[in-house]
Amino acid sequence: MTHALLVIDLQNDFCPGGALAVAGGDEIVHGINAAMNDFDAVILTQDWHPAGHSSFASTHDADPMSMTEMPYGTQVLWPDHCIQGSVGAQFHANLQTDRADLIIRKGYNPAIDSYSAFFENDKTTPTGLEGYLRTRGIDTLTLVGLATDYCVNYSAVDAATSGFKVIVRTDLCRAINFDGSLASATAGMQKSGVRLL
Ligand code: VGL
Ligand code: ZN
Repeated sequence: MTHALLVIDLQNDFCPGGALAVAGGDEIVHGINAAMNDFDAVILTQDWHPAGHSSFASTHDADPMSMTEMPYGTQVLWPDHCIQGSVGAQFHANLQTDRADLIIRKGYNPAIDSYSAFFENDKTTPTGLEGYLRTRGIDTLTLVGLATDYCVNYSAVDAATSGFKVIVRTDLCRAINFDGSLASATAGMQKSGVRLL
């Protein structure tokens, strides 16, 4: 077994004070740093949107957290967040990024959001992470980070569907929990064979 820790989107904009703050998002940083030593590989993801991204409410003159239909399905319209090169897109200052073998960026396609570290929200455009993991012989993943109900959830389900053994450390995740999203994410992950710890 080769086991990687996948740290999802531990960036300033998802922490208190950020543009899309997740309650308690900063509380998990210390525990994640400590966990890094227990794995064969550490991989970080970074939400990385161009200004004017199609997932931003401002791009559509819509209210943040309203819904819209995209060619690939229903999409939440978010406040502007994680804009390429901004302070909000940087990792939390206390996250130990030196331990990372790989940093994978996602959401750079202006027309398609990407919650998952594996596929964009069209569910077909790959990020390349699966190939990286396979060529390194990584077969088991533990996921931590932000947000439980969006990027952690989508990444965990895609990983399980792609054939990896997947564990989510819920104590090292925090959720947005918008409109019942945490309950449906939890049910979806369990159905896909993700182990929630
Ligand atoms: C995320 C909403 C928009 C996340 C990213 O990291 O969970 N959520 N972009
Ligand atoms: Zn985003």
